[in-house]
Amino acid sequence: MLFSFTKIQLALLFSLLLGVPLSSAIGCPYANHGSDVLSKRQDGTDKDRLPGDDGYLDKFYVNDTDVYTTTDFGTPVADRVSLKAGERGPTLLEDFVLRTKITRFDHERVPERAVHARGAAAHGYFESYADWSNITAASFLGKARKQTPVFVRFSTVAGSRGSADSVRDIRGFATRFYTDAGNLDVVGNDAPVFFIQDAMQFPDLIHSVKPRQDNEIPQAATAHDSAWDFFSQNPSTMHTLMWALSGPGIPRSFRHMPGFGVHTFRFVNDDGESKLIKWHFTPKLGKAAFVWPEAQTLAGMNSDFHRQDLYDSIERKQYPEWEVGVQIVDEKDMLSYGFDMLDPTKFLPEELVPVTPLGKLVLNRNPRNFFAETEQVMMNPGHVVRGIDFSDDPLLQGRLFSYVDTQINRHGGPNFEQVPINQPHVPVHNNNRDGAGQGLIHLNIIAYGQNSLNNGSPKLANRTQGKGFFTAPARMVVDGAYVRDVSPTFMDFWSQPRMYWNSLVPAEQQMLVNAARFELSKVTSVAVRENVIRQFNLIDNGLATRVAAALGIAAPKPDPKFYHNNSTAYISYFRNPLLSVEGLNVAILASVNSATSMEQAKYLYSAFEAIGAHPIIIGEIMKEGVDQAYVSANAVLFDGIIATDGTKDLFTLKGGSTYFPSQVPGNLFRDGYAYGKPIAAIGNGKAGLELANVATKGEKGVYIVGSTERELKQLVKDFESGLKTFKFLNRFAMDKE
Ligand code: HDD
Repeated sequence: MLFSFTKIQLALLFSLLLGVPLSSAIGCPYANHGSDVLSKRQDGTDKDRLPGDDGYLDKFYVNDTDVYTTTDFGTPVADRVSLKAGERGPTLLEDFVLRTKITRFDHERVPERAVHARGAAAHGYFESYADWSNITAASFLGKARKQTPVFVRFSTVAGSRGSADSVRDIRGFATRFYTDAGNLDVVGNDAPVFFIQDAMQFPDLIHSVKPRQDNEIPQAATAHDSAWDFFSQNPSTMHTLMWALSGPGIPRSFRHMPGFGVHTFRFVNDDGESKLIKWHFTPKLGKAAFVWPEAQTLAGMNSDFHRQDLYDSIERKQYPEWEVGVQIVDEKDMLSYGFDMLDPTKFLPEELVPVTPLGKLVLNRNPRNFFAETEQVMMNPGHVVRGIDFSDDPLLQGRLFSYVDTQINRHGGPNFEQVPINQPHVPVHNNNRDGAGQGLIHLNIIAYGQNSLNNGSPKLANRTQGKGFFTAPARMVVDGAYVRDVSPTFMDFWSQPRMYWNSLVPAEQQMLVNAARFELSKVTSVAVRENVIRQFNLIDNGLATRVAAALGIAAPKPDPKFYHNNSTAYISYFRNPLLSVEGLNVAILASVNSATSMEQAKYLYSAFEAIGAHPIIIGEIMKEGVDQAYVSANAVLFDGIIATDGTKDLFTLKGGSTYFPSQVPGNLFRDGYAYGKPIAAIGNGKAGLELANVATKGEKGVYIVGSTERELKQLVKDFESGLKTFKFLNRFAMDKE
């Protein structure tokens, strides 16, 4: 019986020899069928796998190439025409093919997230710079160069699932680490602070910022009475509001956006020693933001702008990257920095405690199916692993309840962790059972503990056995009576907003003032507007006075209780140039009627591609050598605009063109200039600048050159530095003192 194999053994052998996944070898109904469409990543070889792709999802992919349609229960069928009594007769109830197809369609939608409904996500990996076991027992941080798969979802907060990406809002930045000791989620935002201090206020905050209850207006916007009423009645919101009214409220892209864990968490090492930590995710490209008129237009020109930017840069292999770090604070210093580390409306300036870089986060794979992955990922700040622990921040404590609860609502039952994107990449063993959609077949019928019939299994893991999660031994409760009250250490709502204000460059302060003017001009209640001015005046009299001026409210007298001159260098979005031009969109305006123009466009395309930017050639019509037609072009879509030699006629179109509104080429310059972008004209392309009548030669960020190769080379160099400057702040009007 030397060569006698069971079916499974044969399949295993076959799978090992041919590199076919075991599931297809034994004919698993949900494994991928057909093959080449799904690339080498899933054919059992690891050849084309990117870092962080441990192949975990392979077994769930379904490939429908070269197979017959089946029902959900596997019967091959034809599902185009329903079964009828006679060719022109009524459809029959008997038609299970029709009924199941329609039923499945009717049930396709699940509730969108109560907040953060609008988002986009990507896969990637985290790589640890070193062995950090001296500070944390988290295994994914336990070795230099250790890689851990991640899935990151970015989002806005208030808008519905179909709302625009570029609305003014805080952005969500939620990272799942599929560690070899279970899933860790850091469910943070692009601001290190939050509006409220206690989870009890969360439904109130969200009810106030969501659209009106009667008419569901406005979508994805805080520019309405209830939001500002809430803000002005709850001054804990002031700090985060300042962030939302400036750069972090309208980031250029997810790639240019930092992430923060917001709350204080803990690192705990194997010996049980703990430190307080704050998570930071710092973008490798630098930080960049839109200006408000630009963001508003973008919502119409491309409401998927951020989603597309993320997707496209990954497809172009320009992988977004962040440095992940923590600020580390001794347990005893909980109150040493002038605020309470348990208060989520405060941040710890990096001048006081610098960020220790732990590793890098790289996003290198787009999801294969939006619903299955991005929509079904269920992040939870309560997903922690050994070596990470919570703090007593009351907002965090409430979140630890809310996320599981909302997942049960969205999934329709408690088995949401079994959805492929939510499964940890390690085995799950416990006595949790049943529920809607149970996908596992538990063989252990001794589903309780303490048991003797299964030798006490599954066994209990803790600090000393089974490498289990444990609570930091140093965590202490402060003795006291039960209270429903806010701690006096949480009561200064204005000093940190003032530090934020002090830390912005003047043009950025002006943007904040303008944003407040915009929002408050849409608030109809005069009393609410006045309340806001009172709050702003506690932060800064100049801020309050400037906003008040636009609302017809008298300048308030300074109320200097919380005034100070402290600032931090790490907050501004506009103080420092970008570190790279990677993936920035450069519009090259060309004319298909001019050979010179098309040739130059080609040259510039290669030159900008070579420096990592994303050139886009615009032409009158779509044809070879043209990436986009003028009909869909708008300055908001590009980070810089260059008109080639030979485009003069575009700017002097008398009577217009039927291919595009005749004002488009000129408006690209006019608006590009107004939004502070670098703009350039080569040769007779300068007719565009003349038409727009905005820029003058020699002005910063405006490049006017001839067509020689030397000039073009220099232009690319200068334009690269212009792109890094990103916004030429001198172009924005400032309030007169
Ligand atoms: Fe939350 C989603 C971030 C406070 C309740 N939250 C959600 C997401 C992010 C955050 C990024 C989207 C996750 C994803 O992409 O799937 N939330 C925060 C931050 C907070 C915060 C940084 C404060 C520091 N959240 C917060 C509180 C509560 C919630 C206080 C409730 C008491 N958040 C939710 C939620 C959501 C959510 C309703 C909606 C969908 C979901 O959880 O999965 O449970």
